[in-house]
Amino acid sequence: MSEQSVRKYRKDYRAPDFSFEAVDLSFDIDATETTVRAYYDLSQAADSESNDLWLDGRHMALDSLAIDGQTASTDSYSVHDDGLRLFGLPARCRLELVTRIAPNANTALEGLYQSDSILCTQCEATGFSRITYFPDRPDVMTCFTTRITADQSVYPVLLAGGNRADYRQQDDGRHTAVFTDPWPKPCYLFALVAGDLAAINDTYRTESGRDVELAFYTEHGSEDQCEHAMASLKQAMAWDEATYGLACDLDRYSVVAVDSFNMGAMENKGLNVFNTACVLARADTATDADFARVRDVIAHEYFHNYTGNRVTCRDWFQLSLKEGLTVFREHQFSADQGSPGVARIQQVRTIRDLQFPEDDGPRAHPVRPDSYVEMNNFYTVTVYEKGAELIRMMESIAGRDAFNQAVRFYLDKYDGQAVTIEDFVVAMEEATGIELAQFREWYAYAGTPTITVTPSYADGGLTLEVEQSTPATPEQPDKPAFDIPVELAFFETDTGAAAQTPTSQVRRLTTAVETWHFDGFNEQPAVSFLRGMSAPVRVDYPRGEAELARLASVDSDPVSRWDALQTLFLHQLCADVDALRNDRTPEAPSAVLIDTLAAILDAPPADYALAAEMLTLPSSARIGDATAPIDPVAVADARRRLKIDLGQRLKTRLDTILAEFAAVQAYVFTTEAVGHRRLFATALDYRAADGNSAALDYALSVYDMADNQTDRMAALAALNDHPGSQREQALADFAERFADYPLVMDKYRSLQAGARRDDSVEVVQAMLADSELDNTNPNRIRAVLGGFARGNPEAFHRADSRGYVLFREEIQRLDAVNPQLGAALAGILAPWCRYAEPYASRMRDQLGIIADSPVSDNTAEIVRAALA
Ligand code: HT7
Ligand code: ZN
Repeated sequence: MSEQSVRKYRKDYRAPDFSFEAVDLSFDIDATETTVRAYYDLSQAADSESNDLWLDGRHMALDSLAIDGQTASTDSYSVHDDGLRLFGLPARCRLELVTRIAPNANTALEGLYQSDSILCTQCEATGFSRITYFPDRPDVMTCFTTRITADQSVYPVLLAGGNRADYRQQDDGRHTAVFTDPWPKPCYLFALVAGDLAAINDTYRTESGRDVELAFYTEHGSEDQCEHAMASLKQAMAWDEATYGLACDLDRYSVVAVDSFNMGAMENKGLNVFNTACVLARADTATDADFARVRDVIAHEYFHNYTGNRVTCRDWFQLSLKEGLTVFREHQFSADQGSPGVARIQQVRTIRDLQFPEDDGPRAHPVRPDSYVEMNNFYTVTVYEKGAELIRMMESIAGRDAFNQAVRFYLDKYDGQAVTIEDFVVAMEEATGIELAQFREWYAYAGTPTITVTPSYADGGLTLEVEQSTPATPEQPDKPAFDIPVELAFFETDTGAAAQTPTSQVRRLTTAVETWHFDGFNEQPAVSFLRGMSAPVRVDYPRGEAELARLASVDSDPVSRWDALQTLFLHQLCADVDALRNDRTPEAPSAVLIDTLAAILDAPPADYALAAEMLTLPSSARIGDATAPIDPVAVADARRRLKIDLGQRLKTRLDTILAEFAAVQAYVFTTEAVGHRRLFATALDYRAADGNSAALDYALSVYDMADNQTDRMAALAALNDHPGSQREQALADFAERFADYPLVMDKYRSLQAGARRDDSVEVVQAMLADSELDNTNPNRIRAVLGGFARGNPEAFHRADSRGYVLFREEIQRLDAVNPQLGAALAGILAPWCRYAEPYASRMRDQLGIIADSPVSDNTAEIVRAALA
């Protein structure tokens, strides 16, 4: 690993010395060599102390530089690996730069790069500095004019953010399009696309009657998979108007789908660029989960049009200002699309399965980090999802209407500016009148607080001793008390009726220890604590199975019902993991657990997806978290055994569900139909868990009769761990049927990589070596290596370390091609210290090998933190 690279600190922020009043860019497009001509109208900031100017820039050749039309003398600037410094500029001047870049040699997928035959850009966080010399920082906002010239036969479609102001065809077969963006924006929101693309078009009419032209562009042949995305975009536009009064501020809003993309999607002003995985969805190619993801990512990027684009971040330490708020808005939107309870359960799963572990490991960081080496490493579940939970807590403290109005106030107050998280919190305080002084600590400190509750009951009064504590995290040994909104309700244990009015209340826990007293009960109530997961905290509340079973059946909050059942499952699974680690046979599941599940199967709640959630075992991540240090093999074993056991005990009831919920109608993506399929898949999963041949035959028939990808994947998932003719037949059909659909084949690859078998390492190696596979494409890699590391614990954590070795070699190979991808994979090995021995040492050994080899700053930062 190289010497430690430059670490940037939040405290070092300095405002820019120059403002960019206008930026005019001309691209002469060619895949091997694109020429960029840039004109900047500059003016020195009134309070600036320097008339030197730093422009970021890397991986480019500088052909010429002129100041006010005069070629710059060589002593008036210096060129560096990462930028250009200009000395003693006039207070107002015009710069002209000509640079050359090589898009098809750019495998990092940031800047201007090639995805199949499409040229596209990805500029967040600092990709613009691979396009031309410019201050690559979000607080330099300007109006961009973009002129693109390219060979019309290779690149018939030319796009950039803003309105198309001019278009010409030249005699030499090239054509030029000019785009002017009416809104000032930072360069991370700049976008350009050139390619031979198919499109679907539509129009959205705002409440005020203005038409916005909408377009989705894809490779030819995929345009018939864009309808759901288009419908989702229109839904999101209407929702933002109805909920926040925010209407689209553009004449044209386009989305381009490309297959080589480092993340899900990018919110460039007026020209979003998306991973195909977050756009393409048709009943036969995409599951219900894919449909939901497409809808939510489309909405998320659209919501950025205000929260992020109109008001942006002053510096990258403020990333959660736009991401936390936009994820929260996306959560509000998805809750409004059907089942709010199930939407919330999925968010809670993400926090517990992904964010709590991050907060507990070597990469723990505050939602507003204090320093970083490589910004791309900070697009984390903490910044995004915990950030959204902080916004959600403010909403719960203020109330929904006051909160929504405060967001409007914030957007109006800072329109067109680059601001800070502190500015947002101040706007919240100003608009709602609520004081958030202590609440700010949530942004400053990493770590997941635990609330410990000790209940006692006497004479109609319930007392809860409530205590909070937060573990030390890297560089933050001591934590303050947080301001934690706790939502509570009480239910009569016998009747299940609410035991108090109002049914639900929010209390703020603000000190380390508090005593909360509640009166007026006829008997000791069942306590629904932290309803809806009202704060991102763990709860340690010792209580009996009877109370949990009661809450699982009567609580009026679906999240709390589900949570009570998850806790019941966890009691069993934690004991099972302990038994397996100590060479004991796990005990049979408790009668309370079995009866509670049986009752759900006998009379599922009307929201079938909720029934499915309630029946689903806690994830391996959650079980691991509850039994840390993690023994991944014992966790997987305990989970599988319990599923088999419950599948056998509940066989008759599960068969009834399968008979009742078999597909009855053609595919539609509605809340009811999704819930229907989900409950069916959950029952099938239990029934086939032990590999009995009747269930496998049945799964094969489900596969054969399926008219949609959701049912196909449910059948394949049920068959995947059971080698035999049913599995082979279904997989062979799948491979043939979807050979021309790379994203669908990714599902096939994940299944192969995740199948429980002795030769999984060889299976993964063979897939990566297949000449048909682009083994640097992030979607392919996520399917194969993600499917392996996350979906195949027994093979990944093999005793002979071959799973780890393969994974580490792939990190090194991919890091050299695409550092963001290398770092993302390294993040899977990084939390080695959360694992039990011998896994921990073996994982750390692989990290040590990476540390001793030449890797990118991205991967080095992850590995260094892991080994610190
Ligand atoms: N704002 C975007 C974050 C992002 C990104 C997207 C695609 C490729 C690379 C990227 N780096 C950062 C996505 C979002 O949160 O909306
Ligand atoms: Zn975002």
